[in-house]
Amino acid sequence: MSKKDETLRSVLDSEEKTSQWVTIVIALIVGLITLAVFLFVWRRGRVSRRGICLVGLCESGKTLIFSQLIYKKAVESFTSMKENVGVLQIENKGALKLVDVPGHERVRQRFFDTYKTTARGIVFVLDSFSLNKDIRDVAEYLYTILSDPVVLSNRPQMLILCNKQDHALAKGPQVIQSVLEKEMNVLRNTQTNQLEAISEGGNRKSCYLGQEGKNFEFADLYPQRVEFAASSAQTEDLEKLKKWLQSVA
Ligand SMILES: Nc1nc2c(ncn2[C@@H]2O[C@H](COP(=O)(O)OP(=O)(O)OP(=O)(O)O)[C@@H](O)[C@H]2O)c(=O)[nH]1
Ligand SMILES: [Mg+2]
Repeated sequence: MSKKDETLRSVLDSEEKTSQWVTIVIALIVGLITLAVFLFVWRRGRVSRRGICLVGLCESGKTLIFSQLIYKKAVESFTSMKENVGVLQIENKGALKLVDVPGHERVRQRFFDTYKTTARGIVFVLDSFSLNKDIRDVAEYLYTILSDPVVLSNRPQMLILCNKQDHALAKGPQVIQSVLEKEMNVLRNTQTNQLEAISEGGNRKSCYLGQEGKNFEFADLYPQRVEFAASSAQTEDLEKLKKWLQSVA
């Protein structure tokens, strides 16, 4: 090979290397821009979700809790057939939109569907006295909420609020957690009762909550956080709920 050819070859090699570097740098810039856009959209979604949904069976105490928090007093309530919405100012954290979702079976899904996309947190209220009698209904409703596609994707923080602790025979949150875990386990394992999540497109797909091969535990829903706390809306003991709201806001 002549000297001229060698020079030409080395010029071509260095041009090829430069173009490879340019491609790598462009790919890196495109990757970084995509990541920045993704983080921006994700953060905006999280920040704009300021709703707290109060859900649970009828008579569990949602409307009394709502009025204690929003109006600072008890208001007489009847079985709700529509939602109550109020603004809750959280110290140093801004405002949360509190939504009391009626517990009536015929309307609760419709109202939950309306507010679930903006939910930053969900408070599942239950009656700690009548739990034995209502355990199946409570577990089914809770399973439906936890396996909701929007909840599975947004993972709003969840508090299971064991209300009516003023009742002498009310169960405490720890006992309630273990009773609920047993019932959720039965629900999950019973083929006929296996609940299905309805995907956004309306197709039904089965949803298995927790870890396969072991009994159901709320801890296995991680990164979905599920906490338990006690309250009595009747005696205005909502301290644990207020602390949780402060941490979620
Ligand atoms: N003893 C006791 N009673 C309570 C407590 N919280 C609510 N109640 C009573 O339970 C009944 C039902 O309370 P609501 O707040 O209307 O129940 P809800 O969950 O809104 O029920 P729906 O609107 O039907 O979904 C009312 O008579 C309340 O006064 C509590 O902590 N202790
Ligand atoms: Mg109500």
